[in-house]
Amino acid sequence: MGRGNVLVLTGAGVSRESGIATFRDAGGVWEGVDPMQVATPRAFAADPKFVWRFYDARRAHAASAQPNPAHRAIAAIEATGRPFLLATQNVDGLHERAGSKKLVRLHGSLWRVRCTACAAEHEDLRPKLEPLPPHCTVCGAMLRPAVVWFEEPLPMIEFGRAQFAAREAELVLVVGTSSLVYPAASLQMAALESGAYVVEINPETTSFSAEANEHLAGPAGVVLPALLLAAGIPMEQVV
Ligand code: BJW
Ligand code: ZN
Repeated sequence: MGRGNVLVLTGAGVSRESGIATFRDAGGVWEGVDPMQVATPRAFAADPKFVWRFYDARRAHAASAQPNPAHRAIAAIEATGRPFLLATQNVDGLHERAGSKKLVRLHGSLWRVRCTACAAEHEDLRPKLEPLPPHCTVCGAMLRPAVVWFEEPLPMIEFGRAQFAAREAELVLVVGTSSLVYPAASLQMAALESGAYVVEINPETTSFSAEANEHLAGPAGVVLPALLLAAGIPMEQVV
């Protein structure tokens, strides 16, 4: 303790005020589509074009969205220069666009594609990919979205960095996640066990609320800027 390390863990709720649907709320992504039909390796193997159409629509939507005050507040905490890490479950790229640099993507990115055969991975910022499914320019095999589906392991280096940060942190902010999806949700538990002060920011109570040291009930885009104001951290200095 006393190290001043800050870890911010984010989920889909942080992008809600940018107009991007969460997964499990009313009107969420999983209300319109069964996750087992689009977010598993089996679903992709069975119907790659269907899965790609789903991700193409998500890319188009994310491309037209803008970072909100919650994304900017998180970037502003990093900009103070204290030891910091952001570990996000989000794939939309809005944290990066708000100026966050010290971040790990636990569930991959909508803006990266990976070859199903040679494992070549690269950035692809086009909001729409034509024709679907896209193919690898190295070996010709089919490309897949570089996101983490159910039953797939999280990227080892990224998850390792987040685990280390959870054990080192003095303050952890858990923002906009239902804390239902593992192993991401184990990070806040690890932080608690290591003695961090863990604050959950979410308009609803979650499975984690009773464990957290504090629950700040409200939208992230309101609560985070208010916290920064109280802490004397300027919001404006970030790119
Ligand atoms: C606001 C707000 C505002 C609203 N401000 N807040 C039992 C059965 C079967 C499987 C399992 C099981 N137990 C554990 C598992 C494993 C599984 C899992 O956890 N399942 C649970 C759902 C039960 N996990 C996995 O499979 C993971 N891999 C794994 O375990 O590997 C080991 C293994 C290997 C081999 C075999 C078996 C295991 C991988 C998980 C990958 C998750 N992938 C997704 C899709 C990513 C790609 C894509 O985007 O399409 O990641 S699922 C989806 O959920 C997405 C999210 O990152 C993730 C978390 O969701 P999140 O962000 O918390 O969103 P919501 O909607 O749940 O919550 C939003 C919150 O925001 C709410 O609380 C709102 O109140 C709040 N909010 N407005 C602040 N303005
Ligand atoms: Zn290839």
